[in-house]
Amino acid sequence: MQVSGTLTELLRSDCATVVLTGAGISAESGVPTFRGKDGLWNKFDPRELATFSAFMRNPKLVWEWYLFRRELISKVEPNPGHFTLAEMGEHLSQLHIVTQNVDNLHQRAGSTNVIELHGNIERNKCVECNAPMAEFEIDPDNLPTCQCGGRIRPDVVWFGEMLPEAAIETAQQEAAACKLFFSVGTSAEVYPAADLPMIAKKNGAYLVEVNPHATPLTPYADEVFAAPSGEAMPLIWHAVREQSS
Ligand code: BV8
Ligand code: ZN
Repeated sequence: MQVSGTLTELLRSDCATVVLTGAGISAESGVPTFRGKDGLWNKFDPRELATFSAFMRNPKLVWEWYLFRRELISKVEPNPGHFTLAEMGEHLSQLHIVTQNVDNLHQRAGSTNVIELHGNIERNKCVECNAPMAEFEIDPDNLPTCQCGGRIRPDVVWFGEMLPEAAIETAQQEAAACKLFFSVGTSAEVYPAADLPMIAKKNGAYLVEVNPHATPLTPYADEVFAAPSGEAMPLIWHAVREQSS
């Protein structure tokens, strides 16, 4: 795997850089992705688990699914893909991590001000008034309710739900303003997150994709690393650090 001179030059110039991540960056930590051969959506139907109506129809089932994923995520560690992005954040002054993931692994790897487009599985909130309900233990058979009477739900964005306004607006602004955009470990199928790489490209950014498989974005990328992010990200950053030393 070669890193182009253009990419190393851009990173060494400390230009405005956005990294959009998806479930693929957490795959090497042992967190299942959604699509692809062993994806979550092969075992579970998102319409039954990741929509507001599914939750109101069967909150116990949806909570059991999220508790299963919380338990799984609590047992894994960030991988070199996450750690490399955290290290890049310490050296680059304009690096913005925008994630579709809800697994908190970027933060656990040391990245700060991560933009969470789809929420965070470790947080709860009230379905009615959105109050954070952090202090509650979740028993699917006896779900706590908010003071306002609302049900407690995971603080994640389900299909058909708007993304947190500040998060998507900031992400769109940073994508439009950046000189370098990485799309790492995402199938680039879920909107409006999947619009971000094209917003960057249309505004003149150099577009890099890191994904072992081709996606709808691949034909538009200026540079493609068809490899796991846990290998490609350290290699890219090493090429930059090596040259500048
Ligand atoms: C919304 C919940 C307003 C959290 C998820 C056009 C415009 C706007 C909306 C839409 C539109 N068209 C359709 C829509 C509706 C919908 C949508 O986009 N549907 C898609 C499927 C067509 N969007 C929405 O509903 C969004 N809301 O827009 O509201 C609205 C509403 C209705 C109509 C119009 C407007 C809300 C989207 C968020 C949904 N929430 N999950 C949770 O429980 O996790 S979706 C789910 O997919 C996750 O959030 C995930 O982050 C997201 C994207 O998946 P990826 O992260 O890309 O993961 P995936 O498995 O797909 O791919 C993994 C990739 O990694 C693969 O390519 C693989 O090759 C690669 N990989 C594997 N191993 C590695 C690797 N890469 C690197 N290294 C490795 N080792
Ligand atoms: Zn409430």
